[in-house]
Amino acid sequence: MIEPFDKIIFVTRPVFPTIEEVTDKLRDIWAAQWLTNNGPQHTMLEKELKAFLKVPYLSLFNNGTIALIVACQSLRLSGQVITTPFTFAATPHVLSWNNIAPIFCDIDEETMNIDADKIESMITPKTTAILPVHVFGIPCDVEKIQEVADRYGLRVVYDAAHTFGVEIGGRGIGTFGDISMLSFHATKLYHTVEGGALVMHDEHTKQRIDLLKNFGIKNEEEVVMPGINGKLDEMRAAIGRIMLNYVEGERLKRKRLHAVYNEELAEVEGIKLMPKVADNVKLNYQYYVVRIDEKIFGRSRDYVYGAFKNFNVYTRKYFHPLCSEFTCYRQLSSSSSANLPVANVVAQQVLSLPMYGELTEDDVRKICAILKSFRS
Ligand code: T4K
Repeated sequence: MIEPFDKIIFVTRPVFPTIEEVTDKLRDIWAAQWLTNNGPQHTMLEKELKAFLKVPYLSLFNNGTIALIVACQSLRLSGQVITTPFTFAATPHVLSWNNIAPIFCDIDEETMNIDADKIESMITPKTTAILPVHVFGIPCDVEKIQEVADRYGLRVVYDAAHTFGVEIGGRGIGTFGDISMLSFHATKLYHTVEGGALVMHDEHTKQRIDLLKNFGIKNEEEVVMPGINGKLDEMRAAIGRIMLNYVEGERLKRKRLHAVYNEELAEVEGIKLMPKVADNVKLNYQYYVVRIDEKIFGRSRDYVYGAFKNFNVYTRKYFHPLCSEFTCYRQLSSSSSANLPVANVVAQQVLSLPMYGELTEDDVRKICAILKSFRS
């Protein structure tokens, strides 16, 4: 008989800096008398993040969604953009906000990312770009995606919301494609409470993006494009600077917890673990996701999700329902289940288990024991 946890174990918890560290940084902001609009904390954080993430140019934003909207604007994307249905709502919504039709492409069974081999069959004369997502921080097939894009003259914008610190062969993940978006939301491995960034390859694109995130204001006399307010303020930038000191420690704690989950669940029939990645990939261990095959495990994912709550374990069904099932996208022809056979199966099976550095190894072992007890 396993006892429930005595407090709720959420799918994740934000990393909190000490209150003293925050107060210290607030004193700097008070001294500078500068709260937002490209202040000193903002300037320093951009510089520090560029070095940390191994990327040439970076522009901070008030959240990842606005950043991605601006990325599409900056490349003047239009018509249709090919993306994945297995993602957070923000990904296709960003296209809608740019008056672009999302075209959903099926996903790869192993990585759960867009199936690079199927992208070509979704291209039409209206296609202007590909918007893949490195889901759960597992890199997409970046080479194959670029090869298709080059062949058809398409742009590639990565939704890299989950990939803070991920590298392929020592290269920052943000450097693949034309632009990558990072999210610094509180629930991410690294955060600025709310926040995000775009990574780009050249000074010109950075300048254009910086204008777009500040109403298109060039100077007091000139507004040169219809921009938006996407600025990250000084408070959040200051917190971001503090959080850079925490991120590697948090990553390593999560790495350890991943190993414990893998060890405990490796032999459980009907449970598929996180995908394996090539040796040259540095992961960030932000999420721990399993897939439950009801036919073998004896219980459905929905049963497990509900039953976990009796033990005070609040898992999440990231990403169910598929974006192609939302009322605003259901009518698209690419949303048909015939077009998305793999995504439809994965969305029925996937379950995000608790993952954050404050969990202990014993907590994780107990979560696994609870999961195993559901087998029938
Ligand atoms: N693209 C992708 C692929 C994304 O996953 C996301 C965001 C975006 C784009 C957009 O980036 P942003 O515009 O957000 O920067 C959460 C996050 O809000 C969202 O940022 C994230 N993806 C998504 C996967 O997860 P919810 O609605 O599931 O969050 P919520 O509030 O239910 O929080 C999850 C759990 O975290 C809670 O059960 C408890 C815990 N929690 C949460 C918060 C906010 C805390 O303990 N403390 C907290 O302060 O979306």
